Amino acid sequence: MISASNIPLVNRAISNKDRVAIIDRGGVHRYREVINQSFKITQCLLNNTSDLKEARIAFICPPGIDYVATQWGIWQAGGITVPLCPSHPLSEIEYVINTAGVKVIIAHPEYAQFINPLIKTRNLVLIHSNTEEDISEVSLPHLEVNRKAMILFTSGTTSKPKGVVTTHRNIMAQITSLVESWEISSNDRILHVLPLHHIHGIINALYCPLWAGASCEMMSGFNADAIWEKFVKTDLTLFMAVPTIYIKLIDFWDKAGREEKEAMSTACSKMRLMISGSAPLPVDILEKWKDICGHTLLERYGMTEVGMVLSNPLHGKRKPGYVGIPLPGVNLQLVKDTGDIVTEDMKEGEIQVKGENVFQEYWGNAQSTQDAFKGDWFRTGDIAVIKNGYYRILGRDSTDIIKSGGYKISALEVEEALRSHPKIAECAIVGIKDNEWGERICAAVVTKDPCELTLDSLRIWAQTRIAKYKIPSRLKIVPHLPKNLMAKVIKPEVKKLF
Ligand code: MCA
Ligand code: AMP
Repeated sequence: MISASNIPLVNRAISNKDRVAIIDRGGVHRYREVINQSFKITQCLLNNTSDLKEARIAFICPPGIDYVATQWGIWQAGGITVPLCPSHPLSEIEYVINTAGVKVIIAHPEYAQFINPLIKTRNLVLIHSNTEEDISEVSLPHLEVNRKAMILFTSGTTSKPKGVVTTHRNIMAQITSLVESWEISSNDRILHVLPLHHIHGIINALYCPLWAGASCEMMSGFNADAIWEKFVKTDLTLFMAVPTIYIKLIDFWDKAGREEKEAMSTACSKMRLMISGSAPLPVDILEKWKDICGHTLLERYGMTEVGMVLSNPLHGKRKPGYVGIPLPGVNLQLVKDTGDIVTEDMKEGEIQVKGENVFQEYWGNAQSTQDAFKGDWFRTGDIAVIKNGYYRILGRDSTDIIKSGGYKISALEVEEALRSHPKIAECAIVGIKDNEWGERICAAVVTKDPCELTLDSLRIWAQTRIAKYKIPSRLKIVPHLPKNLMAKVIKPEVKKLF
């Protein structure tokens, strides 16, 4: 058995080697099995070199042991991990690979065929995540804590997503703050239902539990029925999700029979902690969830660039509509338009963050990195107020960023994609408030000729170009878009069209 790693998270795993780490569709995996598989990946990647020296290695794996072992294996070899989302179209994956300068992809065999066209056209090296290396004595490179570790692509105020680079120090700071605040321990067992190309699914729901020696049961894809079944049949202690997931779970519960409802509520009430984040949790949903199972959902706030920074307390009062107080180790300030720091209750300002949890840079984009900071402070673009120490998010400083189903979506990116449609002359994308999705992606479109453009045909066309959750689900054909004197589209006027 391997006795030491160069990654603190793996060293924690070694100290828990006999405990159950992951339960996936392939069965139950102890920490020792995950570690062994990670070393196979490391050995295969190092292949006579001593250090990958921050080479970007993309990987595409279903939720389960392969995902974790592959990521750990890349880290141990000194590489930067670039998690790919299996449900993204190849065009988005290609953008990620090009932008990050990826030369090697590790794929679970079930995705090898899907990724193959890219392997060929871009001349990439493909490694299978279940590589059967014989582990010999692997000599691991020495890694400083500020070694780059991961690139996650996040949409923002630019049309194309930016690669957020976090270091091992950033990741550790993000994990330890949450483990401390939410008292995650080896007694926990979490049900993991989130995508694995964003912080919520990677850091909060996967690596915090694994840091603590807990067990993580990983499901593939979202299914309300299957989640309720797990709640009922498994002794879970912890659950994390976006508001849309809670809304879908409530909907399922509402439609169930009386006995089923009782069984579901009882099972759920036994959990230790249920958390919501990534988007605002409507107060009526918080209240309904409390009626169903007695839990006051713990709402927290974070961002890809900074990890989690605000959270309602585990033990103290969880205030509905508020995202809580700064997490341990987090430096945070609210700054007015004037540049002054907000000191009074209920005066609004932008949330700015600094410290070890804050990302290092946008990959290959020095200008965006520079623009994102004011001195040492990262500017989140989220506007908030404080009342009695608790923060409340009021919104964002940009109407071009939409949150739908917990995903951040750039209106500009969707517009750019739609403009390449042969029948579209102009378009404007807006997020419209929606009970299920938080915001719904809506498209106002001017067609080239008077022609038939239906939502269905647009959605089918878009499927190979942008991720499913970015595709508009409302379409309005208009003769022209509302514009100001500078010929700029007036988004608030576009919203009124819906
Ligand atoms: C899917 N559909 C939608 C949307 N997404 N319709 C409107 N708006 C949307 N956003 C439609 C599909 O087209 C499809 O329709 C049907 O819903 C089911 O699609 P599917 O993809 O299967 O959806 P789902 O599986 O039901 O997924 C819903 C979901 C998912 C589970 C809520 O969106 C999800 O996993 N969200 C979590 C995202 C997340 O982890 N965000 C964290 C990033 P049809 O059937 O007609 O085709 S933020 C982060 O990391 C920061 C740091 C933070 O604070 O956490
Ligand atoms: P992402 O860039 O995908 O990491 O999304 C981060 C953004 O999600 C933040 O900048 C916020 O706008 C939003 N967000 C995350 N958690 C919450 C929350 N609890 N309430 C409101 N907005 C949130």
